[in-house]
Amino acid sequence: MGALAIMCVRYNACMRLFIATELPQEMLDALAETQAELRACVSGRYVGADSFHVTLAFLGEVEAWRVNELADILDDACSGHAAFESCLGELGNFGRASKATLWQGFTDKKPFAELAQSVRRELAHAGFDFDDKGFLPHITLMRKLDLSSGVLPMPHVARGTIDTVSLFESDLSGDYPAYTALHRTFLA
Ligand code: 2AM
Repeated sequence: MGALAIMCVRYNACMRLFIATELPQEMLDALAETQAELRACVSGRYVGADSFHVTLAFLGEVEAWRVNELADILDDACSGHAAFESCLGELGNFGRASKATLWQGFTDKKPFAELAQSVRRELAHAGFDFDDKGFLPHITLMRKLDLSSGVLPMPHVARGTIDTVSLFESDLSGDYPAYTALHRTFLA
């Protein structure tokens, strides 16, 4: 197959996409410290410290040629939003107690909810499908945690500025999900 044909296959291929805020270094450090303490207390599958994010909208499989359109949508959705100060909050969990997803939240959910609402509104307006289950801002720290396997530590907390919303590709072909930012929008 020639180079052009290979490019066309890629162009028509689907990519697993989601939109998320990235996090400031102070928060990444605190999350890594919380994870280190969790490792001493409970077992489960840990999210890599280079993968922490707050998902605003999960799109799933999207044709690759629509990535540029999504980048424009992201810029439009974020244009009315300023960067904001935030603070990490408590631990929480989703799912069954024997295979829980453990996450850390924020003390103030409102600015994240407003961002998610704008992103989701623009996506819906442009005809994109996304997972529209209720929004709760969180950073997933662990999956498949058996909550009965130990006592959870108090999480480390940190303040920082949320100023970046990104379109990510999620690659599930390896041992761990790999997330790559395809486009970044900076909140002014
Ligand atoms: P999470 O934020 O609770 O970890 C990439 O898969 C990201 O999209 C993850 O952060 C994941 O969950 C989030 N996400 C939201 N809805 C999803 C869905 N229906 N399927 C997979 N991931 C989803």
